[in-house]
Amino acid sequence: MLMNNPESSSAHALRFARLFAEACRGFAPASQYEVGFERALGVVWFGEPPSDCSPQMADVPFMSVPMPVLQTDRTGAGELWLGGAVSATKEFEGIRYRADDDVLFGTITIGGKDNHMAVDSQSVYERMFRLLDQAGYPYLWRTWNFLADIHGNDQGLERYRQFNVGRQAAYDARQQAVESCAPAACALGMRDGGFCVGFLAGRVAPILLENPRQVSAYHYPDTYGPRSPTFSRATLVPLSDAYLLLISGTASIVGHESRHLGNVRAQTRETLANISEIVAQANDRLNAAWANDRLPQGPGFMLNDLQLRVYVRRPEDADAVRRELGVCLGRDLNVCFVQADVCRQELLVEIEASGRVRRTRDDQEAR
Ligand code: 3EB
Repeated sequence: MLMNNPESSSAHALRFARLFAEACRGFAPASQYEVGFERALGVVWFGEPPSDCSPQMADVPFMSVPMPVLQTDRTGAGELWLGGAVSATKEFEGIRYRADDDVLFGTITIGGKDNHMAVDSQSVYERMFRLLDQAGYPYLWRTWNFLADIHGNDQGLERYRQFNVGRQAAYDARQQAVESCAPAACALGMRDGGFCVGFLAGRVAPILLENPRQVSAYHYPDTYGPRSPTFSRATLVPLSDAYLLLISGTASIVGHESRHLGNVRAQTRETLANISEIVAQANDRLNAAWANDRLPQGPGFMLNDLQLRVYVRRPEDADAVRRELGVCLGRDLNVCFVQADVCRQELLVEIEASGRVRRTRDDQEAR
């Protein structure tokens, strides 16, 4: 049967991999998947962009985030998103994007630290929604938001809070309840640059996950700003051959309050407790989906098998965070450390994660 053929269409659904600078210079393989950049939907890249990209690579929608990477050995500073039959790169109101039959990756950078953040974020989110509606990928799965000077004052309000004002205004205009459409997300500050956003959106609705240990971000009280952040704790996306788990930036927040002020190791452990709970929520949904597909239950998502990104406010904390991760998850982790400003001043660390499990089990495929 076709299922055993690696070239069957089901082998081509969305997947991700670390991207190394050296790989950007060649044509193939683009990654562990041994395919060329014609299958690339986009790249999220941290730190110094690679030089001497191959022409094929240079055309890929490339989100360049000017944040210092705290360790370049082995891990690579990029995240490559691969699809199936991927379109040529297109542009829409400043957004560069590619899509396949299921999913669209787009990225845009605008403005600078002197722009009004609420105006910029509303503008970017409105453009994004126009693109998604016109192109036919109405469901947002994941957004990455990076803004210069996140704690800076912007017309009497912190720039992160202005970002939330603009983002929510764009969602309001869409007239969908945030509880039923908020994507997985992250929002971090960088020293330089403007406002860069990357996103994945698809033709199918993701399953939205919340964390019972935390108040939903869209229900935070207004002590954190006049408009709440619009994101879910994670999205679980059913693809043809896999389930994708996209976990939002997660920090040491219980209820709606920041915990363990000044203690980066305790913040890391609390963050991992939050991520574990999100993974447990995802596995509950996965088991229900497997039952629905009449497939046997597999092990599901595992914390130490996720692709992790750790944002630390102070570079000197990276070693302590790495030690905590080693103790809690083991040493053989797929993790990249980046220096960034977490959106609440007292938070020293934030961790985001992505995972993928096969939808069709091996024993089924053999038939
Ligand atoms: C938090 O849990 C920490 O504004 O899109 C994490 C992920 C955070 C996404 C966002 C903010 C955002 O509230 C901060």
